[in-house]
Amino acid sequence: MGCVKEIAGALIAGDADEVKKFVKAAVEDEVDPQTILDQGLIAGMDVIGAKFKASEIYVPEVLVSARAMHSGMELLEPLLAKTGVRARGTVVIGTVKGDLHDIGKNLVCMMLKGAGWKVVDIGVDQPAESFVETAQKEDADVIGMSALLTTTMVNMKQVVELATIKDCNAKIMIGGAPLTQSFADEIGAQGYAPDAATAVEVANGLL
Ligand code: B1M
Repeated sequence: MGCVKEIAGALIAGDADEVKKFVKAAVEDEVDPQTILDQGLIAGMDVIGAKFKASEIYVPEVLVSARAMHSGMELLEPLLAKTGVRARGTVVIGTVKGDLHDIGKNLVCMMLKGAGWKVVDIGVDQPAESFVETAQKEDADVIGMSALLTTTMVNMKQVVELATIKDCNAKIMIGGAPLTQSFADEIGAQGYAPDAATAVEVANGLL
């Protein structure tokens, strides 16, 4: 079990090689894959999320830790699939129609994956139909929309409306620099997050 704490430490330090080494050691010690995920990788990402939120670290450090998380997940994913461990929930996420900005959205994807979510990333410039149809196909718990332009954030409303028309049960979470809680309230989105760490908290709260 010693290795599990070391996994979290290496992930916080952003050291992908060390994360891989400790995950491998834990697997060889027959530590349960879910324990390695929860108490090693996710615990480490939780610390990164809290530090990012408190502005103690910035986007580059988060990306480095997210990469370290991926290196551990590569080893763990086949084992988790075998043991049938279920994801915390499924989120279908993308950038809205007309908008090509994806750096923040990708960061949100990484943080959600780090928190144990299955993330279906539909990419940028996505029409309302893509969000809703993919959410229904994936039986998603949450639809996440990102927008960076004041001219494209208005397209979010179409997704909320289409989800209602199509009886899509997924809760809707939005984010991106020009957005606010009051805009979320106005269009009927159930969640708004100003940053990637808060996006995890909001998504967890929507379950
Ligand atoms: Co553009 N751009 N851009 N741009 N760009 C901005 C957004 C802008 C503010 C620059 C400016 O004028 N000062 C401005 C928007 C003005 C406005 O509408 N208010 C702007 C403009 C005007 C444009 C173009 C129209 C420029 C032109 O062509 N004339 C054009 C539009 C293209 C299009 O989308 N159709 C354009 C193009 C581009 C590039 C392609 C060159 C590039 C994007 C590359 C890419 O993403 N792959 C780009 C960039 C990089 C920026 C800036 C410089 C940086 C954006 C960014 O990545 N920030 C930006 C100015 C700035 O912000 N300083 C700007 C870092 C990122 C981590 O933050 O995306 O806010 P952010 O994500 C945060 C939170 O918002 C939140 O969490 C993230 C992490 O904490 N969040 C979510 C985001 N999505 C979330 C979803 C959630 C929850 C939280 O739940 C689902």
